[in-house]
Amino acid sequence: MGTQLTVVVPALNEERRLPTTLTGLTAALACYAPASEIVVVDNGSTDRTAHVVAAHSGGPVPVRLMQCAERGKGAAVRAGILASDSAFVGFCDADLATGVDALAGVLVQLGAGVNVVVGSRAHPGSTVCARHSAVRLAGAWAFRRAVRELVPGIGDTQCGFKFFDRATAHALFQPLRTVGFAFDVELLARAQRAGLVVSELPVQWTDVPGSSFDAVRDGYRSFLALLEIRAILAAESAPSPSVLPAFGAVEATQSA
Ligand SMILES: Nc1nc2c(ncn2[C@@H]2O[C@H](COP(=O)(O)OP(=O)(O)OP(=O)(O)O)[C@@H](O)[C@H]2O)c(=O)[nH]1
Ligand SMILES: [Mg+2]
Repeated sequence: MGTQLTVVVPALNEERRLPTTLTGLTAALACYAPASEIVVVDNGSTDRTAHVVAAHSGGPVPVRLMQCAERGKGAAVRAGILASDSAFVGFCDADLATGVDALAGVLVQLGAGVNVVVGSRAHPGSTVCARHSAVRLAGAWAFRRAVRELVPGIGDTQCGFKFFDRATAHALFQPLRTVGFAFDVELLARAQRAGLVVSELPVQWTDVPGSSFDAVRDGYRSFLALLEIRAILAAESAPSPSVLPAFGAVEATQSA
């Protein structure tokens, strides 16, 4: 039997958080989806991230390491997803802030034909245990407001836990241009524009110390990324010059 599910874990200098994550994730996958694999995608970590992956490679679920030349969480997730040919693919963070039990719901929803399953801290059935700073909370609030127009109706775009059927994943990740933390917004906007079935899933989310997200630096970059995403999608949906009527044709239509 081929691999049913690939879980991509983007990781940059995660030697401390990754061991617990790989232990928990392999145990959960062995239970919920035995024909699965974990692909850790690194961007040249300078710590023992690669050793941690090697130490878990002999467990109940294959774990392998992939290098991605392009920096950024979005670029790493994209590389891992596009390299997979499993029936279902998705990603979760190296801190495993989202409880692995949500995988059961993921498999039910994908099996029922949902194209994009979005772990969501905004779901009424979710529990969230967070210890974010006031700056981070204010930034997250402003970001959610700014995102509303791009992805209406989705309560949480940034939870690092999303899963797709293979065709959907390839259609969404192939054209993806956002390489940093805001890549999820571009993905979801593309999914909505394509009329795909997107479903938010309740999660148990617990903040794990050691985040690489800098509220000021990455927050600023994420807001800039929203402007870029808006411009990219607008340019893609604008009619190409070849389908616009020639100037003379417009004149002819108007004078008719
Ligand atoms: N490969 C790769 N992974 C990255 C990069 N930046 C972040 N990540 C990974 O992306 C995941 C999410 O990063 P976190 O540091 O937990 O940040 P976050 O989940 O957005 O923020 P918190 O809510 O504070 O945890 C982790 O698995 C990181 O290792 C990057 O440049 N390359
Ligand atoms: Mg995190």
